[in-house]
Amino acid sequence: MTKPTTTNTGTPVESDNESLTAGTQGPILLHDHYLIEKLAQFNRERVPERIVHAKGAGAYGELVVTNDVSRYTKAKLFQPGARTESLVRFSTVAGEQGSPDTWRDPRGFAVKFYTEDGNYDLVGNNTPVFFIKDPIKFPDFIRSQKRLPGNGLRDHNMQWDFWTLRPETAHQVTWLMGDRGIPKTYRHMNGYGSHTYQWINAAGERFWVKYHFKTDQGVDYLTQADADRIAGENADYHRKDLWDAIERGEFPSWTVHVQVMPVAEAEGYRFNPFDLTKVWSHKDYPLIEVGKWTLNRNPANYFVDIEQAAFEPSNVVPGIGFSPDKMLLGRVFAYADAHRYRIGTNYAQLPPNLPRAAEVNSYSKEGAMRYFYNDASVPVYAPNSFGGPHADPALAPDGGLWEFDPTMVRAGYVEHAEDGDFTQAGTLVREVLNDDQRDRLVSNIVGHVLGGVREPVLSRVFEYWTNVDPDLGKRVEEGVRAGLDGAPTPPPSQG
Ligand code: HDE
Repeated sequence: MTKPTTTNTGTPVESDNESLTAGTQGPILLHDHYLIEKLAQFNRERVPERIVHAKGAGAYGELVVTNDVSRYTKAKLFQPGARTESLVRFSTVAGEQGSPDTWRDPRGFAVKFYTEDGNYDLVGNNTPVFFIKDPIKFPDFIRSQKRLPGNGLRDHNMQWDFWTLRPETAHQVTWLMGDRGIPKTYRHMNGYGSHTYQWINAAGERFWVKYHFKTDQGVDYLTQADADRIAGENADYHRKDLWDAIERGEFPSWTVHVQVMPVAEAEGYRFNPFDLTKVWSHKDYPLIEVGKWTLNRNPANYFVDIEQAAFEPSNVVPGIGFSPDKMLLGRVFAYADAHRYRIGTNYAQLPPNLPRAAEVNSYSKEGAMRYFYNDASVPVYAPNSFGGPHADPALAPDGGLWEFDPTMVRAGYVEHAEDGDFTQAGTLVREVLNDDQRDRLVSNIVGHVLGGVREPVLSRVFEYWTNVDPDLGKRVEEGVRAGLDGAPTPPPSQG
């Protein structure tokens, strides 16, 4: 039998269809409480979209550890045979809610593990590097990728202006303009923790690590032409693909690996290991298998499970810590702050964020939308003499300690022997990509630049790619010049 419609407080309502009016042509009456509740609730259905990574899709799954990496970390979720429930949210970066899934962009790869020691979040991307290396540049970078303030349009000139003025972007832009810039589906891309993290073993020894989630579906991509077509046909192409695959019982999986660097090797390594625009060579630090991560359950409610999901690099557990990567340290602050604004002070009590396997004995209390609270006999302050929880440093993650020079400075990263803004981008172009991939890279760059890039930015674009690789620079310039012949007058600057 159909259930009766009720108000939010459970009283049956008179009608789903007609408002209360004074006569059939008279005004609507303010005491039609149900109508007012319905309209008011509707006006409040949205929370602010994420300032970046607004469009996404997610699912639940689990990590099963298949190898023994206990000599590197004591983290319970990485001990042999451990199974840990997990949530993921994949996303594009610059597009808003409802923007096409197939726009060229890095993809977010945000993973939450519900561990016995509390939630562990690994909030990464589908590329192992990033555009910038200091958090102070993040708002500038993102603004250049979003919309012009005047006409509200995205603007390739602004994007290339920023990229060419900050050459440390070259490595990530090379990935972005290549096949990885438009994955075939979320199932067909790798995930990376990207930053260098710290692992700490039971003996207290420390290691630097990088995470790699290798897709078991195989890496695959969309051409620019296919992506453009799909953007018009189905803006939710990737969200739908993930949902449908899981509904069909085709559970996508990834093999989780780490690269491990002994702490003592960091200083002398040929690349600064804490610079997020660089990778560690796999020859120097081969991948070590950790386990299998599988997605096997769709969200029950998209808004509750995925829109309200709050990932935060500050969520680490014992056995895992941070590193001197300034971007990571900036993010350790930024995410919890974003959640407090977007979904409220008590966001950790929302279903996707609530720890599953760990007890919460925090001293935080009250605030908007508080659902859970301690028994009234538990004191609300610490220290106390009445049996309230007390901090135990032996159980806590130490955040990962490291040595540093305590002089306060504003400085770039210390350059190691083979560092340089264009070095790894050039290696990627010459040694990793094959001829077809290089051809598509040139064609994607040319197409993107022809989308409105003007002088003086244009000359810097040619210089930028020539610095990455002289042959690539030449091909880009030739392609763009050919495309510009006969092209209509570009739009005026800065809308
Ligand atoms: Fe983010 N980023 N980010 N980011 N990021 C956010 O968090 C930020 C960075 C990433 O599915 C925001 O809840 C700063 C790198 C993903 O919910 C915000 C810096 C990497 C997601 C934020 C970075 C990421 C976000 C937006 C420079 C890959 C989506 C709302 C220091 C390694 C998570 C929110 C989800 C989301 C800040 C750089 C990945 C504003 C300040 C590098 C996957 O807090």
